[in-house]
Amino acid sequence: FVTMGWLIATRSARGAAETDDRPKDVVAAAIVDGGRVLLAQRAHPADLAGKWELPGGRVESGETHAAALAREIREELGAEVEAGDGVGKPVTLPNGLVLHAYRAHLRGGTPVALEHLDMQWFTADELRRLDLDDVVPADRDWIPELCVVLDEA
Ligand code: 523
Repeated sequence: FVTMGWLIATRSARGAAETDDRPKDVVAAAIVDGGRVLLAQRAHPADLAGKWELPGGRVESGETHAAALAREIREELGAEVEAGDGVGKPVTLPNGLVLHAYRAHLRGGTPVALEHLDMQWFTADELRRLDLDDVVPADRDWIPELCVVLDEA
């Protein structure tokens, strides 16, 4: 019975993983305007809720990173962006997803937090003063690079 339970548990776990054949890539947008970068506060899941992130989401099958970035920002912030250079290094999450941050240039509309708890424009000094506990873990590594981008802006 123990073996049977193990077999069933293993099979269903594997089944669930196999049905998720979406790409492992996640894109995140560093929208810079007037010397500030836009961070958004996640609404979910519980362990990330209330933490700041570069807005974005998963790349869909057959979609370029640039197209995914534009779609996610349209869905989440109601604005049009064009993807630019990469920011920092890709970050691999424990679950295998790989996060890629890109500069994103505003081409239309004004960002509004449609799916996040809140959004805020941060200067480099404000980023440096952010408590890292209030930042989504994967995004913490990008802060120094974002400060460089803002200092150059
Ligand atoms: N992150 C993350 N930082 C960050 C983003 C945009 C995403 O750590 N700046 C993580 C959080 C999730 C995974 O990447 O573990 C997917 O991001 P999510 O939930 O924003 O993307 P969605 O909405 O496309 O994901 P699904 O609900 O799974 O479709």
